[in-house]
Amino acid sequence: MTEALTFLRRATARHGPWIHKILGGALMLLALGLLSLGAHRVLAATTRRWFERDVELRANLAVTSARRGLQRHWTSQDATLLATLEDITRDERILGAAACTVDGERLAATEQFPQPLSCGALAERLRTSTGEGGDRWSATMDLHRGTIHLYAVAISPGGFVVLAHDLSFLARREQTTGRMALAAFVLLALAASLLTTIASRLAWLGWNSQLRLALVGPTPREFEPLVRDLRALVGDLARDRVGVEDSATVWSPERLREVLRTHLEGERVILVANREPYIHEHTPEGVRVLHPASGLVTALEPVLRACSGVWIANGSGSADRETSDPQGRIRVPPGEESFSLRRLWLSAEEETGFYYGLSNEGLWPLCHAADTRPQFRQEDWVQYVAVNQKFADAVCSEIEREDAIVLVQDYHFALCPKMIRARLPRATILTFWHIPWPSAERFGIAPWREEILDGLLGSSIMGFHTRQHCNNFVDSVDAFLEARIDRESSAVVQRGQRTLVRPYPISIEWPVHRLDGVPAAPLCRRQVFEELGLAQGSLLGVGIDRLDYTKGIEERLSAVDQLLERHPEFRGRFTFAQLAAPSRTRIERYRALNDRIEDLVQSINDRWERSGWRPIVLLRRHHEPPEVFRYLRAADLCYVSSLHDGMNLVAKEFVAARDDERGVLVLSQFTGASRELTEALIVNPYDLPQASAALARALVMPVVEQRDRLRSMRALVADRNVYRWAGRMLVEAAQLQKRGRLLGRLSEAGGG
Ligand code: ADQ
Repeated sequence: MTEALTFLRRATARHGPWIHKILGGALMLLALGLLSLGAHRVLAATTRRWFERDVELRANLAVTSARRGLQRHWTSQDATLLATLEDITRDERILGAAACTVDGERLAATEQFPQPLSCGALAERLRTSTGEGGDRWSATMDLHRGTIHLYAVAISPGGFVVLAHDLSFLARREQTTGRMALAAFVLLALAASLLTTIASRLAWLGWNSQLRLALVGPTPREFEPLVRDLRALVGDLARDRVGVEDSATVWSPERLREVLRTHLEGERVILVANREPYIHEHTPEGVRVLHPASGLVTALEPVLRACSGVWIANGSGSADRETSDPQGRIRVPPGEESFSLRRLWLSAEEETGFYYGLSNEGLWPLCHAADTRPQFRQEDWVQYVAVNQKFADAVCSEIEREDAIVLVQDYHFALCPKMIRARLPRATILTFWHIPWPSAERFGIAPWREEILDGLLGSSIMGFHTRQHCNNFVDSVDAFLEARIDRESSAVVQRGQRTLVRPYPISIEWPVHRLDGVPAAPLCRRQVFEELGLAQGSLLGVGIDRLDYTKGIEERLSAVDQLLERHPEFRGRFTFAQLAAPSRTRIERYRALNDRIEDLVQSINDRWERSGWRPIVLLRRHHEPPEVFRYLRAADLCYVSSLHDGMNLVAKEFVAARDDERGVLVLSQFTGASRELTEALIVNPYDLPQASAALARALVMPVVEQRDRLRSMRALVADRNVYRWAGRMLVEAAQLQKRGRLLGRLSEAGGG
């Protein structure tokens, strides 16, 4: 018994809504059944009364018209009385007739008159009858032949005539009308419930869309209490962020994994980026794995290692095809194999139009204020659209659930979010724009500005490094699209799709696993000094970049030139090593930059060179991460002089590398990093006197001040590391995913 009760309780808890619906339906049917039964009864009684009355009228008419004949033959008691009775019974409904005396003697009766009826009993009934004027009487009785209606009329002298009507046809009619009434009621009930369902469904849909609008926009008064409750619920979900914003615990791969387990139930993420994190290249020594010089890769590779998933990228290495399976898949990192890399292959035409053309000659200069004109070519746009579609298709082929979480990376894939959304309406798409977003006015020069904005608004979240870039993006949407801007919650709503616009300053991993195996600072310094042939007591500055015009390498070298001019004490003592990874070398603008830098280095060195000392060393090649960190550890200062940079991770890498708390960061005010690393010496790279003064100050900065500044910046980078960056974005994505599921369930509940 207890078990049965427990079972019932559990079943009710789990299937409560369904049980309620079934019980409600059964009760409604029962009520309708009872109603139609009652109605049938009332109908049958009424029609019976009508028929009886009709029968009585006809009987009365028959007797009245035959009365004279009856009276005439009453006393003759011959066959004529019977013949008169038979005349009366010609009416098909009259079964039979009998003539009786008031003493109960039967004078005559037609053949069909029911035998069991005796004239004595009938005479008795007539005597006690209170019928019309006391001379007539009627009754209905069931005999073995069926229902009989008797109608007796007094006939003088001293007798009465009884007419028996067959009413069994009434019972048949009652049955038929009963069945028809029942059918009519059932049909009526079905039609009524169908109409009610349609009406309630329409009302629900209306309510639901009102509710959605209320959730994303201004709330109509009647929805206010409900929206308050829902917002409270969403607020509760937001509190699930526990530890995302406020916790004192440092973000680590473990913590990010934990967040993914709790918030995303361990779901794998699908990331799409142009650059792959591992490039397989043929070299004279065999196939080698290279780590590209890319801020995006630096930031995201540790994230994917922590949360697993799939990284979809363009396979650009000469040995990429032979190291992946036929679908372009390979488990990485080599030896650790914690996530999948899926390589897509681009034709030469696609690479030219999509990568070099629209991405790097169009969008890159459009977004960076570095005085390079964007080139927009129609044929590049065609390739850009096609390659975006190719990557969007690959994303859709990798997902395991309709509400998957997809991370779209950077300006190469502005159209992907909308393309993915078209096929996966319930996906949570997180797009991160790694470079600055220009002012609306500048963005407006792009011929496909509407298409680009429209494509990006397929995202659930649009992320930028700084609030300024977010504002520029929202202003561009405002200027060129028909969309509603919700400035209070920093969101854009277009065709019912809401895109949150958020600043998420990117960072590096902490601790930096690429520092494993890199010698301590004093040894790095010795090694690098040896490699560069620097005398003991020399001072070393470093610059580390992709060879790109936005990085301000020319301004940097010119600042070194000015330093030597203004501060003779550093001549012969200070060397600046510029590590420059060749980048986008097929583009003329980059080749020209390369030539100009070579010439500039040459002219500065020519100007200051003396007895084996050259102020500038240009190392123009790709360096693997351990080498980069060796230089960062060896230097007295690192100068990051970008003319415009989304974030700039080299600045953060320098801070991370200096666990000896020595060295000075000189940082351009035009980097996203300058908003966070305020203890650096912040400069305007165009202002050469100011920049060279900062270099001079860095070179004489007391050790204690170096330590204090580095300590503060190291604490900040450790705290705001890339796991926190990814954690905050993914938790926000998980909130949206939960909210989507909640609204989905609300809709289902209303529809079901
Ligand atoms: P990038 O323009 O690539 O990134 P950045 O953030 O500085 O710029 O990252 C460069 C990365 O490449 C660093 O990890 C650095 O160590 C490495 N690197 C640089 N020069 C190298 C060299 N010569 N050899 C080897 N490695 C080298 C874009 C945006 C940035 C944004 C990042 C991340 O332009 O503004 O910070 O994405 O979002």
